[in-house]
Amino acid sequence: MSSEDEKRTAAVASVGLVENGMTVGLGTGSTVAYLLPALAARGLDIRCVATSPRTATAAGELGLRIVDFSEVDRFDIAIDGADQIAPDGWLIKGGGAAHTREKVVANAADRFVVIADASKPVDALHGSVPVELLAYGLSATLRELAHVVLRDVPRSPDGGVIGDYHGDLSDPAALAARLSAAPGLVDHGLFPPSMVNDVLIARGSDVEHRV
Ligand code: DER
Repeated sequence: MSSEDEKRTAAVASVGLVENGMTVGLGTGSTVAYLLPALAARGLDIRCVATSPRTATAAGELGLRIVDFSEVDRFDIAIDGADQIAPDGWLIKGGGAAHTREKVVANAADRFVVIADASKPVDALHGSVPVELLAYGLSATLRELAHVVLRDVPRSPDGGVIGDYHGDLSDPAALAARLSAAPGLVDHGLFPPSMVNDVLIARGSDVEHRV
């Protein structure tokens, strides 16, 4: 089974957690791209908030009811992918440059569900952590932060500048605190275990459900 098949398997498994009448947060990325048609096919009476224009467009085209986040202050459930899942539950997200909005939605959800293929669980977080930086004072922020490489992609939907932090990832809690405290940094792609309620990981056709 391919990783795309596993993404679809995890996404389909998560749809069973959504019930009529719920307010649902929709993440962003290629795994969520499989969630949307599976969710739409259930024909539930739900209202959804998207974490990116591309999720909003795709969901709307499938007939899912998309409402503006200004109409919602809590979610019954939010479902999203991840780039990396550490054994202690720390996530790296933001490969798709949507981590700032995704974190606001995940934090406002009674139940935050992560869906993933078998490539996402890692022995230790590695590589880089996406960051969104305020355009105002960008050079000063970059000088202060160090280890950040800006991406060549357009800014985030909220006008922030997207980059990747390439420093030490051995202590995600300490790094998350340091990045969060950095003036000019809007948010970063480290999601704490306390924010995550369920992780559905597809390995072949089997789904591991971590709570
Ligand atoms: O950019 C994001 O935050 C995505 O949700 C990312 O974490 C997972 O993207 P994928 O489902 O395409 O691997």
